[in-house]
Amino acid sequence: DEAETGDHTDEVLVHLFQWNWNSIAAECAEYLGPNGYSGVQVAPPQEHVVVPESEEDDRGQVGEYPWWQDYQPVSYQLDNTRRGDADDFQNMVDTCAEHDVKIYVDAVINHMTGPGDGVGSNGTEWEQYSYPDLFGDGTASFDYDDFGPCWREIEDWNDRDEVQDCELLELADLNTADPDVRAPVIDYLAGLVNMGVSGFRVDAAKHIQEEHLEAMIDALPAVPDGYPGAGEQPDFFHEVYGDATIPYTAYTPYGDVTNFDHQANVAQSFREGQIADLGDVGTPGGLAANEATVFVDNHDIQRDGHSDGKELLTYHDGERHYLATAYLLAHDYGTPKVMSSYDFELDGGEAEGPPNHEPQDGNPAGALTADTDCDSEDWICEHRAPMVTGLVTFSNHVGAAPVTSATSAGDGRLAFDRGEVGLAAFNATGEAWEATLATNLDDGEYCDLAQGPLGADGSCAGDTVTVADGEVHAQIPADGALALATPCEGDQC
Ligand code: LAG
Ligand code: CA
Repeated sequence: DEAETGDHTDEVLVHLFQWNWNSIAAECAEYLGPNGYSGVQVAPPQEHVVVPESEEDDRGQVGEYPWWQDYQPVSYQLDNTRRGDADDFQNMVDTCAEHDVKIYVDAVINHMTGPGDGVGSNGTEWEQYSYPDLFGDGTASFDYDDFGPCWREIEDWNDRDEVQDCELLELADLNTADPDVRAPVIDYLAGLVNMGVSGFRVDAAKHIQEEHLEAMIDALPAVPDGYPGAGEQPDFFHEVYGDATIPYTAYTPYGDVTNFDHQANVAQSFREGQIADLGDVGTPGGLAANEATVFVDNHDIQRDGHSDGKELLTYHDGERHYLATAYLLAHDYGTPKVMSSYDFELDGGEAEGPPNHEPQDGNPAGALTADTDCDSEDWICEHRAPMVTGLVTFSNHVGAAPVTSATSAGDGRLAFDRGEVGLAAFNATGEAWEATLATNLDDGEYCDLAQGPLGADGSCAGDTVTVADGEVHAQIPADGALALATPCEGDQC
C-alpha cells in the first residue's frame, strides 16, 4: 500500500548521521530493508569546506574537522567528500533500492560557505561569495552578485525578509530569486534524482522563500524506474523551526515539515514522566498528521540543547530516550524519523567530527569517515535497539489505523489501540507496571514487539502475550513498553 505523493504517514525514516556511503549500503541490505525501515536520511553529499580546527562558536563549541563541514558547500561535486566518491554514492542508492529503502539527501541549498577562503574536500579553491568551479564542467559559477540582497547575518528574527534574505550563521546566502542561481541548484538536485534519490530533507528551508523553493521543486524530474517511488515526484521534508514570523504551515504546500514543537513536547514529557496526555496530540504547530516529520532529537538538538537550556532527551539519557522513540513509532501522528548517532562527549565534544576524522594518508579533508560498526563504542546505532526495531514492525503492521481508546494510569503511563490491529503501552516510570488493559485486538496470542522484531521465521523476540475477552494482563518493565499488533488489512491501512 504505497502512500500518495506527499503523504508518507506509513513511512519510517532513519537518519544515519555521518555514515559513509558504503556503510549505508551495507546497512540497507543487512538491517534496514529486512526490518522495514523505508527511508534513510544521508549526509549532505556535495563538496564541503575542510576545517582542521574550528574557532569557538557562540555555543563555545570547538572541534577538529567538525561534523558541520558538510553544511558549507563549496561545489556540488560528489567526489571526495568524507563519505566517499560519486561511485560509492551511486552504489549506495542502488543497493538500498534493491532492499526497497529510499535515500533522502540532506540538501544544503540556502547557502554556501562562511567567511574566509580555502580548498574544498575535492580540491576546489573557494572564497566566500566566489565559488568559481561549482560544476564539474566549469560552465557556471557563483560570485558576489549571486548572493544578497542582504550580505550580512540575520539580526531581526521577527522580520521575514531578513530571515530569508540575510545570512544564517554568516553563511553566504544564495540569491534564489535569480533564475541563474536557481538553475545550478536545480541541476544538482535533478542529478541526484536521476541517480535514484527518492527524497530530500531541505536544510534551513525556512530561510528560503517559499516561492523560490516551489519553483526549484517543480523543475525536478520523477524518480526513475528501478528506484522506490519510481514515476512519482521525489518526496520532500523541510527543516523549519516554525514561529510567529514564519509558521510551519508556510511550507506544507511543498512537502512535509519538521515538527520541533512536537519534538520539544515529547522529549520533555518523557523526560519528566508526564506522558498521560500524549494519546491525543492534536496538531502541534498547526501541522496535521500527514504533514509532520516527527523525532525525539536530531543532530543539532543532541548537541545544542544543553546550552540552550532545553529539556532534551538523547541517547545519553538511556532507556527513556528509546521509550520516547518507540512512542513516536507507535503513534499515528507524523512520519517518524529515528536518530542514529555516533558517540560524542557532552560539554566539549559537540563539534568533534565522526570516527576517523583525523587526516590520514595525506587526505586533506580529514579521512573518509570510518566504516560503521554498531558493535563498537564509537557508534550508537539507536535504530538497532530491539525496542526501536520492534516498534518499526509495529508501525508497518498497523499502517494508517488511527489511535483509539487512549488511557492512562497515573502521569507516567499511557496505552492506546491502533484501530483493531494494534495495542501499545508505555511506562515512563522507574517501576514495573502490572497492567490490565482493554483492547480492540482480537483474542489470541501476540508477540510483544517492544522486546524486538519478529525473527525471519516469524518467531517472537521475547514473551508471548495473551488477549482474552478483550483484555490483556501484562507486566510492563520500568522505562519499558508493550506492543502487540496484527498485520493491517483493509481500508484502515
Ligand atoms: C541547519 N539546519 O537549518 C543544520 O541542521 C545545522 O546543522 C547547520 O549548522 C545549519 N542549518 C547550517 O546549514 C551547522 C552547525 C553550525 C555551523 C554550520 C555551518 O550547527 O555550528 O556553523 O553547520 O558549517 C559554523 C560555526 C559558526 C559560523 C559558521 C560559518 O559554528 O560559528 O558562523 O560555521 O563560518
Ligand atoms: Ca536565504
